[in-house]
Amino acid sequence: ILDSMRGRLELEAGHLNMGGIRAYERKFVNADRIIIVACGTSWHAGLVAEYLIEDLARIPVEVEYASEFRYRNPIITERDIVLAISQSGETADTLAAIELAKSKGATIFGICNVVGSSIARATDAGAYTHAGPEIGVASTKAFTAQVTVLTLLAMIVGHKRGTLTDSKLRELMVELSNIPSKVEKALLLNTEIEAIAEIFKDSTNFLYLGRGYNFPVALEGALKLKEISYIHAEGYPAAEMKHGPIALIDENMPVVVIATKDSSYEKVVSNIQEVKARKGRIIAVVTEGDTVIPSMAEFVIEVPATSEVLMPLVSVIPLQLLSYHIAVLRGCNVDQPRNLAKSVTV
Ligand code: F1P
Repeated sequence: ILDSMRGRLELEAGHLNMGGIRAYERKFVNADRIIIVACGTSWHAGLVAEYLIEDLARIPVEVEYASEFRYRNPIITERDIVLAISQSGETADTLAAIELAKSKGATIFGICNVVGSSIARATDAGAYTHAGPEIGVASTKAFTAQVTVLTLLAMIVGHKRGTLTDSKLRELMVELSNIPSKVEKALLLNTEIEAIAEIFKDSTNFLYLGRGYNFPVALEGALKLKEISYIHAEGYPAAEMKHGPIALIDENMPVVVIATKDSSYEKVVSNIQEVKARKGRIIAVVTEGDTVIPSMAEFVIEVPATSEVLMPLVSVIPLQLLSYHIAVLRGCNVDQPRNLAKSVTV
């Protein structure tokens, strides 16, 4: 299976008309660090990749907003790999970050959705996500596809570096192949989520909390809500709540907690207790069969169980649906939100 996955990534690199991943495999395996540059949703996919690559391949990762990268004279060497992620492949800030990294001799690997795009052409090698065109401006399926490619990359590099055992690799491969049916199941939550959206459609603020792999998902949930419904929303690591955002919690504050069963589950349960004690309105995304959180949260959305490492692929779905329904109920144009461009080229 691994060989076919590697073959797929090489094939994608072929489409990019660039060197294949195999040509850069040694670079990845020996990399001192990987610097990820991206904007918006793609930056959130990059954050998931930080967890994946550090966890599975044990290579230090830095995730940078491409829009800020060049303004701080970053330290980049020839031993660095810069991973540029972009749905459109045309984002000006991401292109500028690539050019800067290139000038310092780093190897540039791209993950783009649009074949032949400027970013794809500017990179040394890469993979297309082939998620199809995003109908709307706000990225949704691109996130899923980016995270999938990044998961494969982390698995392949981790296996090659010997940090991911054969059995763990096999286990993850099998679970990855189950993800499409789990995502389909999560999409069946549509009606349930529409009913929750109806209750919160007039809220003016939202908090999103998550830990570990679900932290970037919390950021992405908040971004989707901002982008398409124009509601102010903030995503935080759940543990960061008590360092400030907790002051915002009262009976009018919806708090979306991504609280699936993983290594930080118990800690997230305590965060939910803290929100509840301040009368925050908890909407919890939990793993199917959870019996603890449903007794604490006002609303519970159950998603299928999967490996902690793969959970963002599943847990992001209800958050995208929630934003979508809230936006529609508020009369917003979800495909063409105000002030947003599909490709931010300036
Ligand atoms: C980045 C991005 C999107 C966002 C919006 C504006 O684009 O911030 O994530 O949804 O469309 O641009 P890209 O580099 O991934 O194309």
